[in-house]
Amino acid sequence: MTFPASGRLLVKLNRPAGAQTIDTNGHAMKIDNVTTTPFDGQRPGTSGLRKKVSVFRQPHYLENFIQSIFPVLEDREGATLILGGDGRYHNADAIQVILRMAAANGIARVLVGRGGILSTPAASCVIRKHRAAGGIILSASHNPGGPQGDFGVKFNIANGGPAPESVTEAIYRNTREIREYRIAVHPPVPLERPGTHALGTMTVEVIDPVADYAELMERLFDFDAIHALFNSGAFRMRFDALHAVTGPYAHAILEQRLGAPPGTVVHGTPLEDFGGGHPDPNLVYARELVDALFRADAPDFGAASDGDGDRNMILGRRCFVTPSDSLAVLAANAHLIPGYRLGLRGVARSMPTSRAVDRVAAAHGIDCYETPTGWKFFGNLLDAGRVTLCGEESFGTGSDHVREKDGLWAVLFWLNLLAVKREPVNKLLRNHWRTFGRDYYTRHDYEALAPEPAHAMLEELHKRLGTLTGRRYGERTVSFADDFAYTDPVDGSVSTGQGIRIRFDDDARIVFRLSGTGTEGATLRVYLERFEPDPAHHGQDPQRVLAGLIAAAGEIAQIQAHTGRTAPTVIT
Ligand code: VG1
Ligand code: CO
Repeated sequence: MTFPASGRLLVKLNRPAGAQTIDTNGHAMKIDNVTTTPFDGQRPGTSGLRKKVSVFRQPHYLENFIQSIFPVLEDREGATLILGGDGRYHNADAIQVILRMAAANGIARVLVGRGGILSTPAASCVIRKHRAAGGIILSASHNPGGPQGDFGVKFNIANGGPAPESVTEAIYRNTREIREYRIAVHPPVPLERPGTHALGTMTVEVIDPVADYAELMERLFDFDAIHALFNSGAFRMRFDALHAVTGPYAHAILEQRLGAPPGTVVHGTPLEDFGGGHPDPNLVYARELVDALFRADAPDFGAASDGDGDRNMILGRRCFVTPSDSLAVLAANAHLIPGYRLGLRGVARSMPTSRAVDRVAAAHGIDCYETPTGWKFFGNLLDAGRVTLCGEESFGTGSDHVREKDGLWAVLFWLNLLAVKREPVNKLLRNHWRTFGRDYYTRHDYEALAPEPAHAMLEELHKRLGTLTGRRYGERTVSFADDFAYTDPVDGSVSTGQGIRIRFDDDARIVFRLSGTGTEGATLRVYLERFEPDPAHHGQDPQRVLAGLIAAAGEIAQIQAHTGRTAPTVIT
């Protein structure tokens, strides 16, 4: 069938010629074929397309990007699609647009989280469980929300994971060539209660956003043991949902199923602007939780998650567990957890993540993979059964249970571990370091830089890479410098330009890269680490231990000369 360049016509998709598509009211569904022109800058970044809300709300902007996704969907005819988001501003409107476009593009069935809500890991779980062709997750993750904030669209493939680069590039090419998009004319579908609705020939099923995910968690972890821990009277926890998507999940799982007292979960109601906060679970943006865990009457365990629920921060009483250490601790203790009692097939970490987990892998005789930043690079390793656990320094940890990093999963893993070991977090961490040594680690972010000088800084550094080896910075000499490139061991695809790595003679390391998720100017990330084998030196402040390396980083990249900044904006 042919379509005019614009104007309305009756849809006859998936139907024998002459048949009409009838909606719930018995009316033929009308479809608009809307003429459009490409927008610049619709290339997905580290994790989907992220822009200011004002950019997404321009006429046709969202529609162009969504239309560009449909051609890459495998087996689109008769396909099921999963749809939900983190509840941020514009979530509700965007969901209705996408539903109407899905109907116009021949999707058979869409499962939507009630109220348009699905955390990123829950969406991954639902895609896998219901054998969907893919999913669209509306989120800009840890970026602030609200009318002045950010919005985003992530597209996940049938394995439940973020689309790999080959797919995001295909989508990007479509956004460059788009001339029209298709959208059904239909009133909003009610999403406030579970139920089934017809949108033309397409079925919209509104599902409980928590149920499938909670059931999966119950299969992986010893809920009875965690329940007993909460009931012991000797354990208190504080979970800060930062007014983002994990609120409903944490209330349902921690308080209702696991018996944590009401009030354990704070800021548990998702708000469109996250209460004005920055839904990023780190030492800077989750300050209230950090303060609560460092007070005299602090609870035993603290945790937070980000806007879309895929990140986690782990705290003990007066103790912060770096995400890199968290991954190593989980790997070292996985056999104590029901879902992982048979051991790990292998582990993976993003390149800038500290090498703490490498030491556990070596001790256990399992493979450890180093991938570029972004969860999409773990997908093939997980699908091929080469790794069970993986993680990133950016507060992301996960396993082969889904194909996304998973905030609440990591919290439940820690809870299960604490229920088995019955010891404080700081003791557990100290013991881990005693066995494996400590990788002192920090990340310095320089946010909202002018893009041109920031890019020039990295280009210039790139040119000097060949001259760095043998140079002395303070007490260290550079032993190795390169620009990280990755060859996927499963499909052989190559990703270049993934960050500059500098290693020193004492094995200390600096990594420089530019963020692929920011929406304001450029963000430089500097990752710094140093290994300390001696337990007598394990109790120090990372910023002090790494001071020499921090100075070397400034000198090597000439950060101040290029950016005018004398200090980072965020230290984690
Ligand atoms: C950041 C993190 C990266 C993470 C990505 C998406 O990317 O560094 O590790 O995978 O965010 O996480 P970048 O390019 O800004 O460094 V999420 O929770 O924002 O989906
Ligand atoms: Co996130």
